[in-house]
Amino acid sequence: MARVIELHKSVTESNDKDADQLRKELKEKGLFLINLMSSPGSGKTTLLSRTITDMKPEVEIAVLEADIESDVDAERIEALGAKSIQVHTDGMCHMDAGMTRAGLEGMDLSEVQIAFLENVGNLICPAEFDTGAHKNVMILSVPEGDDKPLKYPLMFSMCDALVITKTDTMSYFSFDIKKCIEHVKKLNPDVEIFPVSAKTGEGMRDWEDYLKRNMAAILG
Ligand SMILES: Nc1nc2c(ncn2[C@@H]2O[C@H](COP(=O)(O)OP(=O)(O)OP(=O)(O)O)[C@@H](O)[C@H]2O)c(=O)[nH]1
Ligand SMILES: [Mg+2]
Repeated sequence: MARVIELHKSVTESNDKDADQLRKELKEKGLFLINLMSSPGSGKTTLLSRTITDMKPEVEIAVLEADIESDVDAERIEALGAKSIQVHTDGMCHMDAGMTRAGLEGMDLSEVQIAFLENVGNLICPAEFDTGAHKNVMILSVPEGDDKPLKYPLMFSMCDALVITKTDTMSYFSFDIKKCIEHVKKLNPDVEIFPVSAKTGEGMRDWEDYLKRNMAAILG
């Protein structure tokens, strides 16, 4: 059974201030935190599972799973031998910095270099709250369609990287990746984009290099 923590909305003066403080503390502790955001079912846990397996000998990864209910995702991560904790958000559609801190405090992270926050699945509220992560990564899966940047511009504008998952299904969904990237780059010219299939392994290497490169840059 995965450990589950029930969280409530943080009552603080400023989420942005809390987030900056958390970011700084995590860096001092040698922990690189990534906030992963997407629609439900885009392939976050599958991507994380493959990333953990591929990087395991080199980098220790932990996952903070945020959901409104259940502990299935934390159990999937623990089954791989990685540290994970499930937090419930009391019905809220996002995580804030105080909630992220409380979730991280529930795990022993002394041996861990990268922690992922798998945020609550939706493309709206998580984009509005700084969690204290060093990088914000968005996932868009091929079955959702190449027009999503037009409908959810804030999420696509604020992310540091975009992972386009389930690329093995591209031909079934008439997904025009060139058009999708054009829409995204108009909103966010500096975003790094990684087309990936966690099923076939295609593109995983570039995504994992991105993680290693940023881990080295942030942790020094
Ligand atoms: N074909 C294909 N299917 C995938 C891929 N990645 C994930 N899936 C499937 O997509 C479904 C959802 O995957 P999850 O990893 O649970 O997605 P999630 O974003 O963690 O879902 P929530 O946490 O519920 O929001 C599962 O049936 C996966 O097997 C992929 O690269 N290719
Ligand atoms: Mg999941």
